[in-house]
Amino acid sequence: MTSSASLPATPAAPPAKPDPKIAMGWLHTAKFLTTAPELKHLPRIDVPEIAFVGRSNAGKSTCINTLTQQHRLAFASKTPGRTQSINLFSLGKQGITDAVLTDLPGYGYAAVPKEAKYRWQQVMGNYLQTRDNLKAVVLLCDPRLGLTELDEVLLDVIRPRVEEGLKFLVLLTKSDKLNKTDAAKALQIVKLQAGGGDVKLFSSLKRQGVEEVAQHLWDWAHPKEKPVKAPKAEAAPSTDGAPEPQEPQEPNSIE
Ligand SMILES: Nc1nc2c(ncn2[C@@H]2O[C@H](COP(=O)(O)OP(=O)(O)O)[C@@H](O)[C@H]2O)c(=O)[nH]1
Ligand SMILES: [Mg+2]
Repeated sequence: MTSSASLPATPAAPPAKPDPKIAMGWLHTAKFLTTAPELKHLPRIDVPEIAFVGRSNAGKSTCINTLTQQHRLAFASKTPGRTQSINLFSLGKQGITDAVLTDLPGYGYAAVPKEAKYRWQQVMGNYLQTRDNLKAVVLLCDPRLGLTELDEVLLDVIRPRVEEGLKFLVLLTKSDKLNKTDAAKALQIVKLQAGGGDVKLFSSLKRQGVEEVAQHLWDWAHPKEKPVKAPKAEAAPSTDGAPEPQEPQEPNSIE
């Protein structure tokens, strides 16, 4: 017996699945660009910038090295509290920089003197509030500690910009140190703390979440243009008063 139900209309093609190889290949182009003790010493850059922030020892440098597949790009130290400068890394194929990664000084290391802590707050606050081309912030956090008071301060600092469109992702690093149950618990707690923001488990050691995060970085740096609706063809378009046609955007380069 044949069914009388009519066949559904041809389903819309599913969106093309992103290819993590593209994002990983792009991240592998990372090169050290510059280092600066304060925002005012950083070059002005007009490509998207993605900042990595977090407590000392959270695994920031290791994460950057893993994502860029380079062992010593960002110096991963066994001695916490060492990296006190803002380090920039440029990304882009064929030598054309189309994004920048920033490794910001870690915070929360107890042995750092008070003045250094104060200085950090100034540098960090200034950077996060005023860096014009800042497109996204990745906050790294050890899931065994959860979001600490200083992480919450940072969240407060960037909240106004997140409301204006700054992308934001929390990575629970070193997830290999937790069993599945504890990792799931930590994820749930930090999701609540982060007010519904995007939170993911990440492990450089076990390569958990690497390709997924790489894809996020790629997407942030290469936002898809919204398709522009073609105006209804009535008469031949007049150029009087019409907006200037947009030149296709060349990727920006840094001199
Ligand atoms: N087990 C484990 N250890 C990690 C991982 N990522 C970083 N670490 C270790 O954590 C310590 C601090 O890492 P580092 O990247 O220097 O942290 P940063 O101070 O935030 O830059 C180092 O001893 C790393 O080897 C990870 O995914 N798994
Ligand atoms: Mg570091």
